[in-house]
Amino acid sequence: MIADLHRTGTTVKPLQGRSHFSRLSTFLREQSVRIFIVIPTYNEVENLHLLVDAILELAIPDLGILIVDDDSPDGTGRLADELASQHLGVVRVLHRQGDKGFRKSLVAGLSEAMNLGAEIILQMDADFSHPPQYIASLLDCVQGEADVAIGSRYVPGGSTAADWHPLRRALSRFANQVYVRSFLRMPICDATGGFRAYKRSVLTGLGMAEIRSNGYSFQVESIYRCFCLGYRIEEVPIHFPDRIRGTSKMNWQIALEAAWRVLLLRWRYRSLRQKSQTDVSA
Ligand SMILES: Nc1nc2c(ncn2[C@@H]2O[C@H](COP(=O)(O)OP(=O)(O)OP(=O)(O)O)[C@@H](O)[C@H]2O)c(=O)[nH]1
Ligand SMILES: [Mg+2]
Repeated sequence: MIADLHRTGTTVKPLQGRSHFSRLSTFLREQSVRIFIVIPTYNEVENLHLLVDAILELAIPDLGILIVDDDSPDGTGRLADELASQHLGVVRVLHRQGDKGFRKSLVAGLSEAMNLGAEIILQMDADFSHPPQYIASLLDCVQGEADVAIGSRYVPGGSTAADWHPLRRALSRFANQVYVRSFLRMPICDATGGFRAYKRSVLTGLGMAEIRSNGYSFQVESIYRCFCLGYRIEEVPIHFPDRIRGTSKMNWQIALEAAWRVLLLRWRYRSLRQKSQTDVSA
């Protein structure tokens, strides 16, 4: 069931000094960008430059950053263009007009990263709730045995912001530990989080564009598809702090949508799941 996986070993090493032949080096870098980080943004002008700097400081070779902006009124798109011209061939921007939304932006970004030839694609938020210091661990996982790596708040060693409202804490834990695990019978501790790395082969076969759920339920449905298709999923413990700058775009409507959509998932994917179980036992 699992597609033939392309495995290459990448080690984290320091960036080399700047070349005088910047055009040539940009060209060469574009040829070698193998890992893309996809970041959907909406009104993240206070976070974006800090995040891009923090990612580039990790000095991960063959890495590109793709910012997917939905015409943010606060000028995030213009800032993204500036960052792209400062880091030619490394930072790119996908500007979307009209049809706004997290899911559509993420799907467009993942698909663009694939078109650009990425072998590994990592998705993350722009608000530092997905701290860049875990990127290397997630990439390590998918450069090894895992097909998908999840930055997880609910595996041993993971945690959430200490000042989360008790109701939010309870709901998030309930959604992940009870609802998703028991109802979908999927042994994933953090299915609602969106800090993930995928091998290219997973995204090729996953049909992300067919997923209609939004927000948290998009995260649940996409990982449930991976699970039903038999992909190997690993969880890496992360600490998940609350955003410090900017405002959240999530709301109760999206949380409630996630709750009822999870009920539909088991029904919708029943034949796929039965098939994968048959394949495993065969
Ligand atoms: N392109 C695009 N990005 C979006 C949209 N809505 C949210 N985002 C981005 O998606 C990421 C997650 O959004 P947040 O508002 O932080 O939502 P969240 O992390 O689920 O919720 P909080 O925990 O409350 O922050 C951030 O990088 C946002 O800028 C959208 O409509 N279009
Ligand atoms: Mg957030």
